[in-house]
Amino acid sequence: MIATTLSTPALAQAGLTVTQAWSRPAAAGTTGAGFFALKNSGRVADALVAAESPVARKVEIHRSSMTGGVMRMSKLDRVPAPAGGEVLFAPGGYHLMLMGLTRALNPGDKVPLTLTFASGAKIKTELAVGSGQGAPARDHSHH
Ligand SMILES: [Cu+2]
Repeated sequence: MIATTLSTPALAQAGLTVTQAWSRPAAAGTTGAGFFALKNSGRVADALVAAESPVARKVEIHRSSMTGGVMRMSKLDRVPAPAGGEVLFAPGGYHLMLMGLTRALNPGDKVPLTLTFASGAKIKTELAVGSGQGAPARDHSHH
């Protein structure tokens, strides 16, 4: 594991990829979730600092953790994406919260999502809304 901690936010790098992006069904007006795998195959560390979606009033970056047997969520300002590393956004860990959904998320929907990084890089992706039971098609999602 390489732990480079360069903090030069000069150029947007090309080594960031998002795969297996998915969400769960949710009703309009409630809060949706966003999960994905974030890979940084570049040589420079970066960090996810913001996210937005046209279907949500705002998107927050959260982390769930178990503290004394209680699951807690905390809001984060950034999630490090180390050079050569992969960060998993999944139930029970890092996740996005889509606050104030402007419409319902139904199974089969594709929800546009834009991720913004400390370097200035932006990634546009889509969350595939699954049936509500974990990641859809996780073992064969290489489109
Ligand atoms: Cu949360």
